Amino acid sequence: KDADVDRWVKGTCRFCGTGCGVYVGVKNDKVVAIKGNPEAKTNFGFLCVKGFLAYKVMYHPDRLKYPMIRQSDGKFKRVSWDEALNYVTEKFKYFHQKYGKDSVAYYGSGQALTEETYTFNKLWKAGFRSNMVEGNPRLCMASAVAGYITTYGSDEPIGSYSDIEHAKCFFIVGSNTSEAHPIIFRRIMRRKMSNPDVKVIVCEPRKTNTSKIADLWLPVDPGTDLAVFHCIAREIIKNGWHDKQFIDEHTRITDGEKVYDFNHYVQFLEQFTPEAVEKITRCPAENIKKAAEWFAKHGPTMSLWCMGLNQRTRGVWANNLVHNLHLITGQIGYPGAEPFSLTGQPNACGGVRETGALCHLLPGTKPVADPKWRAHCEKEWGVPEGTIDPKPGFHTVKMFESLGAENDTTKPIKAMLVCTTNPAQSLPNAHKYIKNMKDAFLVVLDIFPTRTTQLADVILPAAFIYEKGGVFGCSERRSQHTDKAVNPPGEAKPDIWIAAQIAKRMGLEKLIPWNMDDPQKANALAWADYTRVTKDTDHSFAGVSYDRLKNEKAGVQWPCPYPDHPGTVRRYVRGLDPMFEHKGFLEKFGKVIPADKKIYFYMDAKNEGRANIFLRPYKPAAENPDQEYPFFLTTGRVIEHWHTSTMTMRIPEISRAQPYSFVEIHPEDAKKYGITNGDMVEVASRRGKVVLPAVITQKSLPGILFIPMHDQHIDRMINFVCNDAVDPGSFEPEYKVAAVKIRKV
Ligand code: MGD
Ligand code: SF4
Repeated sequence: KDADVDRWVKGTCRFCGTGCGVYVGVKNDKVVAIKGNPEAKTNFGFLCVKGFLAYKVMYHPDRLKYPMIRQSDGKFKRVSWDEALNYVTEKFKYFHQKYGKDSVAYYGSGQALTEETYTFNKLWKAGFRSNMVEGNPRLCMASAVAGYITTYGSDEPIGSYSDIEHAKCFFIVGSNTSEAHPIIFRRIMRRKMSNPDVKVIVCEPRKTNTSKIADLWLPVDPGTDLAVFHCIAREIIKNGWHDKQFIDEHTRITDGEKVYDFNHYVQFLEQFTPEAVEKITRCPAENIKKAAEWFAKHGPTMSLWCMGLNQRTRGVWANNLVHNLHLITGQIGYPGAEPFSLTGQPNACGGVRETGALCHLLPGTKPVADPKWRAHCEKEWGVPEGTIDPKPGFHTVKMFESLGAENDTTKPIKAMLVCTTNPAQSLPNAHKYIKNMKDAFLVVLDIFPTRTTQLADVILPAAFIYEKGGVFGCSERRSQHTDKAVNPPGEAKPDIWIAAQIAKRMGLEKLIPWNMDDPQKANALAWADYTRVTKDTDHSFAGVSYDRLKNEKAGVQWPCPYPDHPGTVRRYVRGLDPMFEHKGFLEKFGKVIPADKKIYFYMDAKNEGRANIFLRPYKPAAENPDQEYPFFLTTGRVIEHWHTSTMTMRIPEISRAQPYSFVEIHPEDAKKYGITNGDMVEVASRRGKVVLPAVITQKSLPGILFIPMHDQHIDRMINFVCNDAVDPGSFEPEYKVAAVKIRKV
């Protein structure tokens, strides 16, 4: 109640990519409550259990409060900030000098603030001259990024959440929206309840809670849905439901190398008959036909997808094929017609994708390989020409593979700084990478002890979001500002301060001059720097000063290139996308948008503003069931927990509701193995095993097991089992498919 708090401070939820607006209630300088912000355009005041209880994380007795250095006896000793930072910088300098600029890596997070990630990225790429910069968005969104860029020429969605209120058909694929993005699911549900004519199609291996509102379920074996997407396209074209004019004017048909005519595409699709695809996927032919009809004829259609598509060795192709369906039906660029990728983390978009904090990117999601963009960033950052390495660094899995002991000549990366992420638990095939982290010089910034801090040489205690404030950018290109509500506990510090202090000690104070104690001043300087560098990109926030962002009740959607611009609800459409008339953008990126073009995608010049319809062959997952490992395993989230549950497991209400992981088994399989509800079951792959209680359920098809990803217990950590094979286009690992065997224990 308002009477129970001294003040309400505006902010955003720090968990999923929905980006719910919150008010943080403070009493006696302590956060005592969180409520939804009714003016936020993401959630209109509603919150799920995680957002509502997030403040309880802040006062858990396990909070890290002091810097610590591991001693020769293996134990940690509390030290001063000066001692810790001097030690870290001396070690980084030593490795740099002895093993070269790429021997020290940064591994960040889609949960760090935009200002923090921008600062670390700048420090590494312009200061250390190294592209060894990665982050956990590689594990969740990299396939979606590559899908958007290869299809339309630019990352992130075209429309907005508000398309939900206009769509008449939802194609939800590889997303358990009800648990992973509960407030978005609420909007979809309300849309369906307010208009019974709205159709919901769900395509995925499990009949999740999301499927409870579905009119049609397309069950598929993990990793096989590429065939279903092609089959839907085939049905649409066969029945003449495609939009020939849109295809002719706005698309190009390609396999990534050559360009083909429409007939070639039709012939290519011939192999994907409903009956053939049923055999590959176990999805009933009739369901696919119905889905094709609704997708094309019951629109506007909004597709929503998440990790089920992305975390695959063919994640980029799966993304491309969903975009294909929108392009062949012209369901794009108007309210409700939208291919929308849901983002897993609260700031994977704003913090990592937009600031370009991956090994192959620079701010504005532009490639390091682009000489013009490198020259632009070097000029803006005031560093000599040639400072930025044109060669991408290593992607996440390769980075952790290449990490190791100083005397190990096979491991070129000797040290790593890990910020706001827990890779010792979240990387697939974790045994392999835990060893490497243990051997290397590891610095970890976190708010709690985790599986990763256990391996660290130095632990630096971080401030929680409401103890520092800053910017998060959510799935719909919207960035929102959180105000600082209270001070951090003990000597914990904002991550941006830690980054700037390391820069100062490395002699890079000129590059990162925001090393002051006040995080709000530091954040404002970092934001001004970032928005200046990216002002001419299609991601422009040049019109959004830090003061403006602070005062906006619901944040702003990019592009927003001018101070009087309200932000962009829909891109690539004349009259809605301000970049169509933005001289700097058009000149810098060589775009000529003819005056008669109403829709124009940001592809390179030879595409003439056309989006790509891709001919992608069918390929199954990297590992499929066989005689020895007869089950598919798929993994994901439950509504209560967040990722490695370092935070949510410390919220009493949540840990009571969902104290440990489990394995979902179909009744037919359970019967075969003599397993009943609650029996302990060993689930083993070629990489490792876990032991979990069984939940017998018809949610999945027989032969498919599901295990949540959250449990930290050493016997139940599912990433000992998961596969670290990566997509060759996005380098995202295949968490969603592994072959396993089971045994009652
Ligand atoms: P989190 O638990 O989100 O997991 O995996 P991680 O990023 O490794 O870790 C965030 C950490 O940040 C926590 O330890 C928390 O205590 C800390 N923290 C919170 N606030 C702050 C702060 O302000 N500063 C600092 N320095 N630290 C802070 C997520 C990863 O997991 C992702 S993104 C995906 S999509 C993958 N999904 C997935 C899956 O679907 N299945 C399986 N099996 N594994 C998966 N792993 C991946
Ligand atoms: Fe937070 Fe996501 Fe829940 Fe909203 S839906 S309150 S952003 S966890």
